[in-house]
Amino acid sequence: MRTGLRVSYQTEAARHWLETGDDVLAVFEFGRSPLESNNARHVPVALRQLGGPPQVEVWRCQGPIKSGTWDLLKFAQGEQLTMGHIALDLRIHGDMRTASRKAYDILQSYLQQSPHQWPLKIWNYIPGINQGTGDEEHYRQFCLGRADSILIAPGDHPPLPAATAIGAPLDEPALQIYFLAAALPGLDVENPRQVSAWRYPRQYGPRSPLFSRGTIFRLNGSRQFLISGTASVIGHQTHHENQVASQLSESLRNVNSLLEEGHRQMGGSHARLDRNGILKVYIRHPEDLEPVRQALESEAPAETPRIYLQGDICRSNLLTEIDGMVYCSST
Ligand code: 3EB
Repeated sequence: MRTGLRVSYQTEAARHWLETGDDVLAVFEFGRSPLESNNARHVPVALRQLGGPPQVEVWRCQGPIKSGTWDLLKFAQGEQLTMGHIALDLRIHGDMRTASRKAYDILQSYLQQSPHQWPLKIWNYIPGINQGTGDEEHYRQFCLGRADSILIAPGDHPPLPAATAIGAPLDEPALQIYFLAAALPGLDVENPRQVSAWRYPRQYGPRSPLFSRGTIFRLNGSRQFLISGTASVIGHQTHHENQVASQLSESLRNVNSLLEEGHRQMGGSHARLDRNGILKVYIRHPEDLEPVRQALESEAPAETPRIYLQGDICRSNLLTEIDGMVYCSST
């Protein structure tokens, strides 16, 4: 049996998973406001699922699992892994920059006193991510707030978690951030086809996004790869503007390049898309589901479970993005 973090998509209701497994670290329910969370392990996510029967995302790991709250953050802590989530109502917590800084301040103060101090990956769901012009855009303001909180000296090469930043509907009141953390830091992996995000030039905003392209972590002798949100970006530039299927293919090439780079750094171990991993596909326009699905079906292994979610991407000219988790094998 697989150890570490097991991620799967399931068709039973969230309640079923919250009541059954004593190894259930988190249950993500799509198309629901994060403000509706009724249990530390229950994480409603505003993004709507596209296509297929409704599914929940279930995270399982070695228990026993204890859960609680820290300031405005809810957490579930297993033997070796912690999941935490926070939702800040933007009607109460101020503008996007202020809310983002506050969320990251709480997240970091929580991590400092936790036995699992190291964030491996952070997901950020930002209402109306492309609202506002120029540097006022919600995504850029979110990046500013995150950088206000995570203090990094200019020119420093920081250890950073993997991340995904995606737009939630404009009418969703809450900025949502959730994470996976462990007792030891992950190994950061950058993609040789892409400029590291923290080195993005000024044209993308006043403060660069702070994330690594992926992290590899090891538990009980098995390794797992957390892939950051990966889009059709080469160098730092968007490719295939207005061509959703080509953007999806380019994103997959980026994922494969990242996995290859991980292999190079790990030596013997190889991360592969197989039936134990998962892919999460974000699509800006719901009508693009079919071309995206077709591109993914012809270019990624059919056995890898996947889910499609409606979400805006952080640059207006990006139409789709992928994130995922895969296991590493020793062949
Ligand atoms: C990109 O390649 C796409 O700001 O945390 C992907 C993953 C992206 C994470 C973030 C942004 C973030 O630049 C955007």
